[in-house]
Amino acid sequence: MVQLVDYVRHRGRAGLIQEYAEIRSRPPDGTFNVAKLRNNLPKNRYTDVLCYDHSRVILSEIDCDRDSDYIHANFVDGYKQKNAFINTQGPLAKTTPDFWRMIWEQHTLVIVMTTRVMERGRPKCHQYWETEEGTEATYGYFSVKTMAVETDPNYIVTTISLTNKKTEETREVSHWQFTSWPDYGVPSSAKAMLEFMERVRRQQASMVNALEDTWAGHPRGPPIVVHCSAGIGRTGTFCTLDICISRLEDVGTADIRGTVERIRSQRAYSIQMPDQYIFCHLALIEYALMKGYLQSADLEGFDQVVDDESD
Ligand code: PTR
Ligand code: PTR
Repeated sequence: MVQLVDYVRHRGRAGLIQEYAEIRSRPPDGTFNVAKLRNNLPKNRYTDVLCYDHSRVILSEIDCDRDSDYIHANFVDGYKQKNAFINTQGPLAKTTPDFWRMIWEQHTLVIVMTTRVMERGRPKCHQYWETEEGTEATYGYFSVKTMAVETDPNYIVTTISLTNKKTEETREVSHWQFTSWPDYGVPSSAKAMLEFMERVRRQQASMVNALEDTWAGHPRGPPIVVHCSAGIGRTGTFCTLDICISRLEDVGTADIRGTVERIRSQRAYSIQMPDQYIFCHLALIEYALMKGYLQSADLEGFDQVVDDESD
């Protein structure tokens, strides 16, 4: 980890911005044909953010119209874990039934949301779940009932009971909304984000442990669904940090650039702002400090390196 600190010291803020520009300058390596089909275009929240074919989540087509296997969502690998995540856009009103169908079909236990439904007076995501305890709504053939709500200054945890009305089966889904992350920006506190991530991991682990069978051979369970508004900027930042933390805990090293490149190969355009790329470095260093991989002496004079807004 000291190497990461030295690397950031050496490159400085301007160097990281340059590195991010290099990553971003590489054109997407894949096709977007299904996302561009006429029936599917209205299912994309942003016309300029398309969804790769090769890693997209395919919905079952049972009882549905043509092209209905499409949702703006991609499988993304975690650290040594295939399809650890599904990165997706904030559901639109018309794609909310598809969103819950995806949650059901992929056996998702935990949803991470890193946007608010409205930001700066603009809709960023449909209100696809109920915020009041004891209330419920129906989307397609799913009933979505809010069982419990826990509110923290930086996030809200909602326990949802999801019922498939065709089979009358019910499952619990845990919804984690980080509320203090502006779009095109970074959280004001890495600590709050790191604590949030740690709780999300613990939640996934405890829900996986409670399952009777190892889920489809994946000991760490079904994919965690992560979304913001477009599902690329904040979502990509969240996954980058999660993967880098797992790697740090396993082998004690960091590979932020490689991680971002791998995520981008599965979810096009992931990480949208230079500040989000810089944040990944700073938050990982902060995590390393909290967990004793780094000592405060390793970081002497470090703040100036990254606070310098002059470049
Ligand atoms: N066309 C949109 C724009 O206004 O830039 C696309 C977009 C929106 C891209 C939000 C990224 C966004 O951020 P995030 O992925 O964090 O929601
Ligand atoms: N409105 C977004 C933007 O301009 O940033 C939409 C967008 C997102 C456009 C990504 C292009 C993108 O590609 P890249 O991240 O590879 O530059």
